[in-house]
Amino acid sequence: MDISALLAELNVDLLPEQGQGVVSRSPIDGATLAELAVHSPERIAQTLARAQRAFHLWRDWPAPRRGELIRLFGEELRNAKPRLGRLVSIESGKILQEGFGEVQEMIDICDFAVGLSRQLYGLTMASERPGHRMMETWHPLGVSVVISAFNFPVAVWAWNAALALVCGNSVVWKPSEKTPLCALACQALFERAARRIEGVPEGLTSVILGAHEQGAQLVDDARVALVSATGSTRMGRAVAVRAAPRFVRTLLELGGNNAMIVAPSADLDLALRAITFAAAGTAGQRCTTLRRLIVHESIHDALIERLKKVWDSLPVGNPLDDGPLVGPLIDLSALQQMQAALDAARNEGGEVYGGARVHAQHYPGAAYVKPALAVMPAQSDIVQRETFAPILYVMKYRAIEDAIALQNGVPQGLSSSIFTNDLREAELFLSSKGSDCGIANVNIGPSGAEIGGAFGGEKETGGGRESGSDAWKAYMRRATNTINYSRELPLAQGIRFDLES
Ligand code: UN1
Repeated sequence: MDISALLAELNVDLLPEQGQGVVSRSPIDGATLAELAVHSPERIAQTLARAQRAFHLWRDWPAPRRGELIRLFGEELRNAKPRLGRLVSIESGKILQEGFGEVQEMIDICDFAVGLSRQLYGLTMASERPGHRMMETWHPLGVSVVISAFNFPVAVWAWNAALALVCGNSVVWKPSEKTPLCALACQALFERAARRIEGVPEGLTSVILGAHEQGAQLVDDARVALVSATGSTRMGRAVAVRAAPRFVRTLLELGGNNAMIVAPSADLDLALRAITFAAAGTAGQRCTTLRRLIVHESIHDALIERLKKVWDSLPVGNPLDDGPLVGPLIDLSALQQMQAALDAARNEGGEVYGGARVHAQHYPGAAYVKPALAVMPAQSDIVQRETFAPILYVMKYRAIEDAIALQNGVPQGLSSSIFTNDLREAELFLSSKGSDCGIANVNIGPSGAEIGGAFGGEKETGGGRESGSDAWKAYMRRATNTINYSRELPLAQGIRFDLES
């Protein structure tokens, strides 16, 4: 794992960033990869000033020209995929396949954004007044701050940045303090793309290294027009409260507590594969990870037996090796939180299976765990919380309405799914009486969404939508225009307001 060679291949020069405060450690063995300086308040202010100047130039570029830059960035990502995917694995601990998948997700959103750059449409409306026309125009918003989490250290920024940039904004990124190298690598790739076009404003994208305090300075700065934050509900609440007094726009994509209902008619072979990827994949550290399994009582015991076998056989190990499907947790404190959640599950009457730490001798500084199953008597306190670890709580249901009530009976509302071959159940689940989440799937798991749909959720998930569909609208401001091409001045609502002449 020669990190210096990998960073050099990705054109990352760490020298100017060296210092104290941000320590990048590989979850693979806990070793320090780099020590970087937290950015000072002055540097943050300078970065924002540059970003604002860049915005003032960039907003005048025709959107399809802006798209051209994203097309080139997508090309850079295609070329760098093996190296950037590997860096993602090294710094976040996900298996290589998922590291590559994350870079692919960046490439996909770039392709989407290139097309979008020719489709930033507004509507026209029929005016009630003769000789008038109404329409709406979408304009660039301003400096967009992106705060992202360790678990998707590159893709979530790319969803935001690719859209924000084609929409005419500049982007300032505060990555998780746990994954600064991934951010610096993306910035270097972006700069390579930017050098291929004449006149791209300097400072169009930039990276701020730091933690809570640096994030707070970004949220508070009057030059910032949008704060897009992905991470825990706790972080999102802090951002939302801080942002509220100055009414800066926020886009929040926060915690999930995603469920799957398994109905009696389900194809259990398919369900088993979907459950395993969604619950144990990424070591349970996706915001879309499957955390709650709600199983019909007629198949509950049999499904648990099958799950136990799969859970036993899941290869846990070094994510860079061929073979392991489950890599390490991000750090030892995540391991403690997982163990505390399992203790709580036991105290609340749960029967816990798996969940032990493994490879501790070989990797004392890393947190490898066997995924856990916790068969619960009820949706008790711990089941209602998001623990960022591979713990799957299993509960039983009799009537589909009760299963849906359980699915909805948590504070979070990100993703959900049902396995059923009964059309009525599937449609009920997708209906207004069904899942209350931003994502509701049938016969696939809750995680691993494509970029084409809007991504995000309700309730404590924060209500924001990123990525596909019309999520771009969050990165622009809408102006409603009424144009009078007549020689009269009729007022709306038929109001008469005549001046004596
Ligand atoms: C996240 O965990 O923050 O749907 C994002 C998924 C991925 C994105 C997850 N496409 O699981």
